[in-house]
Amino acid sequence: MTYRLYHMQSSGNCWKPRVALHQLGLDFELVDVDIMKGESRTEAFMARNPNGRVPLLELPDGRFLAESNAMLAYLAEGTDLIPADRYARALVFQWMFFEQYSHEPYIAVARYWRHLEGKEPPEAVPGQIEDRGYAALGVMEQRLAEAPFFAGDIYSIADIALYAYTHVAHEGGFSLEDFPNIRAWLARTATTPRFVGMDWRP
Ligand SMILES: N[C@@H](CCC(=O)N[C@@H](CS)C(=O)NCC(=O)O)C(=O)O
Repeated sequence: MTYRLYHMQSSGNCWKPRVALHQLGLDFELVDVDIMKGESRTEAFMARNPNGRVPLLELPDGRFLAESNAMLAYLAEGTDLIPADRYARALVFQWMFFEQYSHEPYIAVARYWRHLEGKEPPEAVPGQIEDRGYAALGVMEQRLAEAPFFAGDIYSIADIALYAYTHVAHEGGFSLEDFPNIRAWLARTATTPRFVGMDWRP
């Protein structure tokens, strides 16, 4: 009885549960799903996740959980990766929701198109991806001037959520040159116990 993660190695969203599972010392196996070949849209996969996306986590009891940040919350419950204090915990969720609404749609999407598809991202409003991506980085930079990690003094799943696509932001065309606090936080995060990068697999 172990966790099973349906994932694609090069996806930042898929890296989030991989690193959390490893940092928490949990046993898991990987099932590779190549989204470029439509493998997340097959009938069999859609029966498990009707949203047709990876990552997808199969719990040891056979239940499924989609959405990378929901997986982080599930896995971190009762551990040091999520604070027990009500406000600190809400701050963790604040930054995880920020990641999904204000950061990932620009920084991850730009990376998907430029790095994985080798094309310019299609944009309804030209320049919006760049403007909003840099706006998200600006918000992060400001927060990291106040605290070493997003929820305060302690490394949490909020840092995992935001590290995922920030550390490869350059692959989407975003420069971190003007964001020294972010660069220091990336380095700090990478030295947390049992941290593993995007290429690692068990
Ligand atoms: N909000 C979701 C996003 C998941 C997502 O966009 N997954 C991409 C890979 S990073 C995917 O599976 N795309 C394949 C498709 O849409 O067919 C999460 O955080 O898990």
